[in-house]
Amino acid sequence: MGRPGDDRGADGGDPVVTPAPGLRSARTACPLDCPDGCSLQVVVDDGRLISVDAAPVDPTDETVNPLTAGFICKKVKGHAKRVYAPERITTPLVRTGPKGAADFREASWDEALDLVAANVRSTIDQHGPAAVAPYLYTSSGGALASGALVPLLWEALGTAEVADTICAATAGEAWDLTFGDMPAAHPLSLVDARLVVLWGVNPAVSNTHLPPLVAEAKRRGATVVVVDPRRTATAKRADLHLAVRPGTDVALAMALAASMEAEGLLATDFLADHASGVEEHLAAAREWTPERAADVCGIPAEQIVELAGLIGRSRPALFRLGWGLERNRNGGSAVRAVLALPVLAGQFGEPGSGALLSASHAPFWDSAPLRAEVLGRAEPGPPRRVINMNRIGQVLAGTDPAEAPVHLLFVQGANPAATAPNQALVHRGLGRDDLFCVVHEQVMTDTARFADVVLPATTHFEADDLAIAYGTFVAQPVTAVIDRVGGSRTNAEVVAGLATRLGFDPAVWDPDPARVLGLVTRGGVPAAASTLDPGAAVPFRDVWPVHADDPDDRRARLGTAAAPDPVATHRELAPTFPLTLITPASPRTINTMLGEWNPVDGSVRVHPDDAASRGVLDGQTVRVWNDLAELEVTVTVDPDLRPGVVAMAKGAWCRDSASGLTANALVPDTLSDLAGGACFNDARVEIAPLAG
Ligand SMILES: Nc1nc2c(c(=O)[nH]1)N[C@H]1C(S)=C(S)[C@@H](COP(=O)(O)OP(=O)(O)OC[C@H]3O[C@@H](n4cnc5c(=O)[nH]c(N)nc54)[C@H](O)[C@@H]3O)O[C@H]1N2
Ligand SMILES: Nc1nc2c(c(=O)[nH]1)N[C@H]1C(S)=C(S)[C@@H](COP(=O)(O)OP(=O)(O)OC[C@H]3O[C@@H](n4cnc5c(=O)[nH]c(N)nc54)[C@H](O)[C@@H]3O)O[C@H]1N2
Ligand SMILES: [Mo]
Repeated sequence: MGRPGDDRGADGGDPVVTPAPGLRSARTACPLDCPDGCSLQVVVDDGRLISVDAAPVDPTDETVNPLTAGFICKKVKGHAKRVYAPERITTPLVRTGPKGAADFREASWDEALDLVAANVRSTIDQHGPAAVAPYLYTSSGGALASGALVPLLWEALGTAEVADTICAATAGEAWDLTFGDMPAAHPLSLVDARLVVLWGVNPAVSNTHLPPLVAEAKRRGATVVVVDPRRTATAKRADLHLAVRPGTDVALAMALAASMEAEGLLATDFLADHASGVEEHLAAAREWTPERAADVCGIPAEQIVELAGLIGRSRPALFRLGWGLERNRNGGSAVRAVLALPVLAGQFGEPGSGALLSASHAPFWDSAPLRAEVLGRAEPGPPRRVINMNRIGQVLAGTDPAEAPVHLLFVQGANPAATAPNQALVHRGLGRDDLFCVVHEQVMTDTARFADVVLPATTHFEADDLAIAYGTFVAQPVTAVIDRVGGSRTNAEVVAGLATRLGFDPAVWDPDPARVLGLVTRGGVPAAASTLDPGAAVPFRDVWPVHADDPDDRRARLGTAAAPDPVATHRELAPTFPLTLITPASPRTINTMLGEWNPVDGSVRVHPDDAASRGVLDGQTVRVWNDLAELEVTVTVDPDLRPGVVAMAKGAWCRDSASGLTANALVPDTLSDLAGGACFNDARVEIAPLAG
């Protein structure tokens, strides 16, 4: 056994440091867009954040997330640098220069909010409410920053709705189709598994507290399997690594199903009682021999037969899926086909079994009372124009004839100039002189630079909120532990300020966190961290699928007429350019956040064979291009990639790139096969040395 911490992810920080004498320490939680939802202890001096660390381990303290286990990642350890970064926006700003030049003058809150409200009103008067697009995300904020009061203003005005399709929409819909509302397996039960399958997930980077659990399961005798085009740190420690071609997971999962059937490894009793659409699913799966799938996936057929045997014979088995496999045109079918595997093998009903994808679960949350108080109706209002977030470039640039123009864009808690696909088009749209653009932000991001009005946002150290984790079953108070930086305001405060100016009753829009939380939780904010007892929430033992269309149907649905493809379907993804570009998460940032002081590695990683055949050397500057854009970046030759696949880190800032564009300029705005999800791992490119 190694030192504690040896199994932590690549970004696992050092153990907790005791605060220096004389300084105040305070407890809060991390609401960043990461599965772990860590319990934090911060050190504060005179209202200023000094340092951020894990809450100490205390098994008797129910307010501590047990997953945190006394350590946090390096990037959040440095979070104070963002709070006081030179890029921090401290006062409202109004544009004085050309669009995108980031020339602003300071303004008062009253002036800025009056200006925004006047533009909202005039846009609605001239073009109708559907010409106003609120791009709201704040996935790295608490539940009050990303939901509750925040979307209601736009609903009250009847504006367009920008649908959250950029992340997890595809996988989430695949889960819902298969399991309805059933909660995922508890991550802490992973140690009980005899087989751990990590599929399209890179926990060493994106879910730092999972690798120690995987290592513990392995110590107790589990076999660990990784399915990922890259040989990640986790893949290197695994017993079996299937380095599939991106976008071919359906073929692999179907071949695994067929192989399990051929070897008599299906759990026929479990299937008869607890699943539907099984025969349709198996009929499609039988098309996939190990050899055919091996050819499509680019892996040895023996690996498929071996994994089928493991899934059928090792009990219990736990499947942890990430989001790497959803981000292509086959993504919905991929997630459905993988979720079918533990069903076919009957891997449910005991700790250490089942499937873990998103674990967000807030049984205490109900928006209806707040909606009733604010809008006068508990139910959602009439249908509004829906804009797919992944198509924001087309919509803003006016290149899709099916989309009516947008004249006002209100961005809150997102950085689409850096994170959305088809980036050059996004920039073209943001650069329109006839677009009024408001950005509510913590720091001067690539998107804020394009704004007409920038509004300063609080960080989660400056306002009370509630963090609901999505990689474990925990909800925790987020506490205002420091003084506000400059004149920053919360999302709800900005919404309330606009609502008042637009003629709504200030009393019902009061953004006080205690009031709003009291309404959405019916006064029942959980005192303890856990929202679901791991010992009493085992899928298919204690909790069951609940399908919205038929709550009495407690079965897992493999084939279902409710899906666009009744059974999971693989489609060949035509290679327009020879290399597939994927953009996995980086240990330095959460999406683009924290990149102002810790920028991601902007190079393109290339397998040695692909580098050699193109005459490209490590460290050299190359052109990377496709039909959308061309970038000049350096090359990192990386034997951990599979040939034919190149990788660039997600989370890069345009300001750090010579061309002003990042990998997202090469990412098409095609949509996945389910829920209109993003296709970040479905880009095709070519690379070549710079001429001359
Ligand atoms: N440090 C850090 N942590 C993060 C984030 C971050 O930016 N930085 N982002 C957070 C967010 S918003 C999210 S959604 C999660 C994402 O969490 P993950 O899903 O773990 O993250 P990714 O790196 O996008 O993808 C995981 C793996 O999928 C692989 N992959 C790519 N394409 C395919 C494919 O077609 N099939 C298969 N089987 N694998 C494929 C990639 O090589 C990668 O190793 O992480 C969260 N945590
Ligand atoms: N190429 C590529 N691109 C990707 C991905 C990929 O895999 N590949 N992954 C995608 C994924 S998984 C995701 S989730 C998206 C994320 O896409 P975005 O949400 O656009 O990106 P973030 O960097 O998370 O930007 C969030 C911004 O919100 C601000 N913010 C944080 N808290 C608050 C708050 O309380 N109020 C306000 N007003 N602002 C706040 C932060 O300062 C930050 O600038 O990116 C996607 N982009
Ligand atoms: Mo995400």
